[in-house]
Amino acid sequence: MAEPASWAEERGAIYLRRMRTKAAVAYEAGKPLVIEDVELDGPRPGEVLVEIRATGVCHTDEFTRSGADPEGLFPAIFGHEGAGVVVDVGPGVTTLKKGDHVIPLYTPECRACKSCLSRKTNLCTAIRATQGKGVMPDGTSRFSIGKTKLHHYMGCSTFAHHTVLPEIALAKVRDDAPFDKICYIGCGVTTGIGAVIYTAKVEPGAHVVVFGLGGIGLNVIQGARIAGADRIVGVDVNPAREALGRRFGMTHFVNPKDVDDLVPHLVELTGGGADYSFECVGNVKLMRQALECCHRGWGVSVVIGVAGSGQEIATRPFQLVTGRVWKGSAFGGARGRTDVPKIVDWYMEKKIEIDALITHKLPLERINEAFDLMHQGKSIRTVVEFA
Ligand code: NAD
Ligand code: 022
Ligand code: ZN
Repeated sequence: MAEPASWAEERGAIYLRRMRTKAAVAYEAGKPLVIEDVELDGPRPGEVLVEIRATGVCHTDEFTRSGADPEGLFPAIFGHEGAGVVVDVGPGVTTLKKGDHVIPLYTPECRACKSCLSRKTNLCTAIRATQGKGVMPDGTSRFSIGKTKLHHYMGCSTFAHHTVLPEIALAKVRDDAPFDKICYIGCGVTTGIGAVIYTAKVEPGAHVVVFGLGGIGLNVIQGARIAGADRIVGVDVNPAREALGRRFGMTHFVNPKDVDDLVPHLVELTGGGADYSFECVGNVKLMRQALECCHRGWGVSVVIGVAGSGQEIATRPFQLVTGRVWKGSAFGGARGRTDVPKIVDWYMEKKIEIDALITHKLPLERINEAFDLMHQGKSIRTVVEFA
């Protein structure tokens, strides 16, 4: 089919708008990222060019970098927890303009696909297939070095000073919010708080158990506090996590290493079982314990942690027959373009806290140190700021 003249003109314009930008490139699984000047093509129809001002470094970036992710594509530019400013918009973009402050969304919100229209899930399917293949919705990549094309990552690629995203994968946020804090809303904050509010719908007075007090679990704790939970029990093998947990609303701390039988202990602490439990580690044994510490008849256990590829969960069906419910949550069940701007408002109104969770800051040149800090259990979140 012949392309309309205007589209051909656009393609000419796109070529002229090619730019260079600095990015951390993953050439090979298991190798450190390499800081490079890369070429970036301008936005095509429905796309937006964003200058990334700050990005968090999250587990999934490391999962893919390390080679443990069987779907990982190389070479690629990772990063999915960013915040920045719109620099340019492609043809047909109506909801964003130059200068708007935005948070990239690895879970987009098209508001038109079957999933978005169902109101039953936040897992928009509009661009899912191409996103998983590391390309834009038209099947091509905007990033390259010389003749080598680089893959996009989770539709975001925030480990680049500039990146291109579909309009439906950007949440417009207020422009007085600090990039080095709100980038964390692009994944961790929304995942943790959202799992409590949107997925579990925790009600006042509830008894909650949280497994894993890291970048996600601590946000589950503050979500539970906002929801009015009465008891919030935190479980972690790292004793250093107790203090932060308490600061965020945890009322009881359990180190599994200090108790003989964890599940009965948690049932006792919650006065008969948790109304809600959250697995925020990615360990299938903990997922079972999280389900089984729930209250008979109604307890709901939410799986947030991403387990290693090929792993399976187990329990006796009796656990479900007697009324416990097992569910999962992706991006906290949040609808990105609708809910992310609200969460930024909550931060600016001091309803939620972020600053204490950003334990480290690095320039892009030192991004590999963020993975070391993660492995050592020293960081909650490392944020990379672009100069
Ligand atoms: P993290 O490393 O910051 O925190 C994990 C915590 O679990 C640590 O404090 C660690 O000490 C603790 N832990 C480890 N083993 C334990 C055990 N056996 N018992 C108790 N505690 C234990 O990681 P994070 O950033 O909080 O991420 C947690 C998980 O959530 C990861 O699997 C990540 O991929 C996943 N995640 C899922 C989504 C989603 O949308 N579903 C989004 C973001 C992250
Ligand atoms: C973010 N995650 C972990 C740490 N930081 C994370 C990983 C995967 C998902 C969500 C958060 C996730 C849950 C369900 C899906 N994904 C599938 C969604 C669908 O098929 O509709 C997921 C997502 C994006 C990608 C892969 C898996 C990707 O872009 N490659 C949301
Ligand atoms: Zn993440």
